[in-house]
Amino acid sequence: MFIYIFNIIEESALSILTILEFPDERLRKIAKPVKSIDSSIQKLIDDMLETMYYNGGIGLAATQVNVHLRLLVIDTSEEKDAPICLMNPEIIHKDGEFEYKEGCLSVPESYEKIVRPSHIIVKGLDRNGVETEIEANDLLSTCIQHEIDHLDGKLFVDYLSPLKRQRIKTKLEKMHRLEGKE
Ligand code: GNR
Ligand code: NI
Repeated sequence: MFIYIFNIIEESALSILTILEFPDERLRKIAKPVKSIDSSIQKLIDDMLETMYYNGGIGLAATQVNVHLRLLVIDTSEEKDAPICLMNPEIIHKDGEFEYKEGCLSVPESYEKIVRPSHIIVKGLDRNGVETEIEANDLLSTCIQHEIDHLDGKLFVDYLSPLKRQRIKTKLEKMHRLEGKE
């Protein structure tokens, strides 16, 4: 009986996941399509949302928590009450231009202006595996593209000049040494 109750609590408890940081090579892996949506995938989605909210982010890709599946979560709402989950995302339309000062939980404390298409239509599977289409503009569009880049092993620093990218790398390597992360 006690073991049974413990198992229920254990299974429903959310976890804050560890986020990989640039220049960790695992951020360069290409994520594989999600094949079947079971309770372990749904637990991962919920843990990723929890991890994103805990760290004050507006998006998170599975790659960032060292899970190399094509899965992302986003919440660009003010109230932090509009979570979006997308699996196997595919951009089927893009146009326009939008410039935004981007940040990344895997590149702490660096913010740089990046230009991306302003308007996209993306299709994929939702939390229940149902095919969905999202039409997005400006911030949401930027965020979705930033997350899909992660799934392809790409980071926003890749759009910067080699000099800027190297400065960020050196800064983070120094931070990691001080934190004893290596
Ligand atoms: O929290 C985040 N903010 C952000 C700002 C501008 C463009 C993209 C983002 S996503 C980022 C969280 C993150 O690293 N997702 O991968
Ligand atoms: Ni990011």
